[in-house]
Amino acid sequence: MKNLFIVITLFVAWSNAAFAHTALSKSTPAEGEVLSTAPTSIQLVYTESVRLLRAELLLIRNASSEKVDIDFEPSSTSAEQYSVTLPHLTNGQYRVEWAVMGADGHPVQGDFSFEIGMTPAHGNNVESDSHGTH
Ligand SMILES: [Cu+2]
Repeated sequence: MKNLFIVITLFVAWSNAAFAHTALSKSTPAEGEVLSTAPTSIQLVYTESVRLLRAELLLIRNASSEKVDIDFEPSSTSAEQYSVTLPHLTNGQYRVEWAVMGADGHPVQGDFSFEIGMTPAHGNNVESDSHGTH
């Protein structure tokens, strides 16, 4: 019986490996995060070693978007974590688009958004107001 148990265990482990596709497990900034100061880099952490094939940063302006120049080159080796250095970013809404090649040979892509500063849509600004009551 012990041998059968080992066989089943191995089969379950193999099945999980075969059917679990690569995913982004964590990013910094996180999806939907609002930052008060501009980040100097983006961190991407995947569920397994991947080759990062594409990383793009888009500044979102209403219906249009503008690509931000970042110094990115597709990786030739695999890693679970990547750090993409950013130029100085102005306040605004950004979207990161990425594409990787997973260990199982499947290409996977995704995106997440973050925001720097406070936009008018978020209500009152916090600048001091000299017209207030005494
Ligand atoms: Cu896959």
